[in-house]
Amino acid sequence: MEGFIPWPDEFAREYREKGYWLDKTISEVMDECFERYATRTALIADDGRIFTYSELGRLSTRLALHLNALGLKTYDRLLLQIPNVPEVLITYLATLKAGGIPIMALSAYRDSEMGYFAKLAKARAMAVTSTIRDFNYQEMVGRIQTEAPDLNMVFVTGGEPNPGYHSIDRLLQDPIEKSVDSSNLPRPDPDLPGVLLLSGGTTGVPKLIPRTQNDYVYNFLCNAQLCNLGEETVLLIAIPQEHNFAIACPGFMGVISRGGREVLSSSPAPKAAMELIQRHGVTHWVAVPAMILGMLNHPKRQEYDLSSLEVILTGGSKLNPEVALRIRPELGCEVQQVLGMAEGPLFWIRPDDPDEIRLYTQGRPQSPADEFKIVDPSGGEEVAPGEVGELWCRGPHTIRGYYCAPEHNTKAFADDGFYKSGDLVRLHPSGNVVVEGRIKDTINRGGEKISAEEVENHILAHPDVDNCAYVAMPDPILGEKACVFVVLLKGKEMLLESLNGFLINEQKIARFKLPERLELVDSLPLTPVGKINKKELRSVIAERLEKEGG
Ligand code: OOB
Repeated sequence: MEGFIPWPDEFAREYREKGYWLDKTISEVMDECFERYATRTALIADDGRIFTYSELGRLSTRLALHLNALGLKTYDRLLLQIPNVPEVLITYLATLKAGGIPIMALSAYRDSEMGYFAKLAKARAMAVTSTIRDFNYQEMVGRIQTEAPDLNMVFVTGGEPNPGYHSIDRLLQDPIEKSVDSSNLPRPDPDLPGVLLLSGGTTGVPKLIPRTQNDYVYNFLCNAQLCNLGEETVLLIAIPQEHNFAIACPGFMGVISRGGREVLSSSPAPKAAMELIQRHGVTHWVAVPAMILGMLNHPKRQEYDLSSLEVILTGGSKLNPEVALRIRPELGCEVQQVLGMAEGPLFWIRPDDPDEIRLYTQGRPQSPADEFKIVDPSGGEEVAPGEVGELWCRGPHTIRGYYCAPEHNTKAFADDGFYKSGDLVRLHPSGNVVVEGRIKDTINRGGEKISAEEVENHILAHPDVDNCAYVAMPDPILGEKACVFVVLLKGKEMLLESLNGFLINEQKIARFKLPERLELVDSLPLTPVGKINKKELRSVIAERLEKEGG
């Protein structure tokens, strides 16, 4: 497949021989589970709908047959941008069953991001919800279609489709399987990309991450076992379902592979989580650290019965040990950290690790075939044990290159295939890693990654801006938020609201990328080699916040 970098033959052979790669497709594995656990509950949505395993199997096959009948072909890309309702999972499964490749997009993305992905991936199809709050997704699709000529099939859930678009809700009610034989559904090659994930990116444009059927199946089978999921597991997902953490780490596919059930929440709020934990006897909650803190500090927490909760699976940003220490006494459950990346690497705490490892490190690789090293970012040599360096990873579920990004790939991957994560870590005496920071120019806003360069390019498009630098500022809940330092052209003025109005209305970027503070300056500090000195700007804003707070 053009734009996809496979593993070298000798690695592929080894991963197969050792039984990591099963040569099954994701939908084959899912279908085996839908049959095995047929009558059990698979999915409970917060709108009250409940689906058994066999219903998920039947509905996803039905929608797959419709997708094929309407023209979706094997390896066609479908942009999936549906919020946390059951249709996101049914459409995901259906796309895979139809031989297509879902592109897992957050509902928060707007024209800028979605248009870019549609063009880069030459997407043939898109599945959206009709509206969320005041945002009309169908109108956005219409605008994108004028620039992305391949995008000619649009599927809509949760509202009437515009003329020419198809209603997912109606297709799900139309029993096409009575007239079309589902055994003829295509079978894509397990060695080719099955799912495209999105990366927050470090450069001016975000990246597409090709996860093969083989690598992704191994990814969730391996970590679902490592997390001890089973038929009694009730897994609460309240982060966006399109996120790798929510779909495959272990997420929806992991819990399905073990016969458990998922509770899907459309709200990330702690109150919603507590209600669902109490109502459905949730045993495992997938949460970024900001959500855990929200629950710990919630004034009405004592009113809920959270006694079913056994484990909080957390990752996406660093869990501070002070917060980790409060979890057992205050919430009565354990915490299991994961240092994960959409590119594939996964470092996990094991359920039986002692506290000094569980609370103070971010884990060790999930697979015996995973390799990692900690490297001096300037020279590429491994650092001494215990020293801080950049984390590099390679293995059966870590990609060998971004999709259609040859130039960036030469920077992000070493010659021998190691992925350069951009994270700074140190090796703990236990063999686990501890995250110490990062060298990539991103902001981690409560687990959502934002490329500084991408947003800077949008800000520089403002007619009054001469120069700018988008940097992280500390936030007690989210960990980080974005602050932008702006140099205006002579005689111009700017408020944060007007800048953000421009970013939303003209540049059409996702809201979570908007800077939350604007600092107007006469000039930006430079490093000795003439680059903008972001380290200095980060400490300027951190100090200023501290003074204001105290
Ligand atoms: C997950 O994936 P991404 O691709 O959104 O973000 C990856 C980055 C990592 O490179 C690291 O900078 C940060 O997020 N990160 C953590 C972390 N887990 C991720 N930083 C500190 N501590 C952690 N535990 O975020 C992701 C993917 C799969 C599972 C979980 C998270």
